[in-house]
Amino acid sequence: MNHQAGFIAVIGRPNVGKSTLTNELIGQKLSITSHRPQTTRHRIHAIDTTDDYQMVFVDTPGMHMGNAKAINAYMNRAASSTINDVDIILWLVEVGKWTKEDARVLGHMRKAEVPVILCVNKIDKLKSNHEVLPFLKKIGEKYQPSALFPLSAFKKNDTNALRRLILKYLPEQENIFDADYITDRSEKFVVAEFIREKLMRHLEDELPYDLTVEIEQYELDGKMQRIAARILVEKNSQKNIVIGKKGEMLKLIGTEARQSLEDFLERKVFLKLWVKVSTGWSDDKRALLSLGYD
Ligand SMILES: Nc1nc2c(ncn2[C@@H]2O[C@H](COP(=O)(O)OP(=O)(O)OP(=O)(O)O)[C@@H](O)[C@H]2O)c(=O)[nH]1
Ligand SMILES: [Mg+2]
Repeated sequence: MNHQAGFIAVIGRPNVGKSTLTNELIGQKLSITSHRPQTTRHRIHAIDTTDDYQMVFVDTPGMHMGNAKAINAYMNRAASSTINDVDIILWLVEVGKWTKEDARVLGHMRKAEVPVILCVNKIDKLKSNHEVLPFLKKIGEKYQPSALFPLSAFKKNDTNALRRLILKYLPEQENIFDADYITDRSEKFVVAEFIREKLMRHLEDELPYDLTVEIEQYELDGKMQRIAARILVEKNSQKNIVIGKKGEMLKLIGTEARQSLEDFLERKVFLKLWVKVSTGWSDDKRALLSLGYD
């Protein structure tokens, strides 16, 4: 077999485990994850290169019903436009759960012109593996993918087997990106995302949904990375939630974000966070553009 390389889209409704699986497949944390739907907002490439192949995974925002806000339209477009630009699609669903949003994704899959591997994720939640069979049957009645693959994104054996399956469909060609590339996004982008991940994870149900992170300062000071980031929220009440009682929430988020940034950047990090109210940013296309949403 000659060298193989290609783009592999990771598609599905929110919260099915697309970013978790992407990180597991490349063996590195790059794309942020949380138990909350709509964690991923931007398409991101996560690249795994070996001597034999280069897999360029395209993690996408979950496709959802959404409302009229500009950011929802942006997220759905980021996902649906990816479908036509790749060599393989991994379509993720969650075992035992079929929602209106999955049906919406199905509509897109019916139009796909490349191999679709339908991944039935989170099977570790089942008491026994054969409980997956009725679900596979139900899905099989709706759609015939190129391959049907039940897995748990948390299990190494499963992700290794999925990688081998992907190789059956990956085109023979030279690398698309330099072998040492891991993403198409800037370091600064990933840093802002890692901070947003901690916010998503800690703010639970009172999460100020429309929150974003802007990097204001990003400087190398000797061996230390100095980062100042501004958290934009919509309302004063949300600002209070993010800061928490006596500033405890913001402090906790800062500590955890700094630790994960030090792992990612492999250097010491000095992180300063502050919160600003910026009304209407998520619904204003111009504000989206100024924050780097294209
Ligand atoms: N039990 C179990 N949980 C999983 C598995 N894969 C992912 N999860 C969890 O599911 C939740 C959502 O995971 P994400 O990877 O953020 O999901 P996503 O599809 O990228 O979500 P969006 O970016 O919001 O569209 C997280 O709490 C994960 O830990 C799995 O195989 N088994
Ligand atoms: Mg995601």
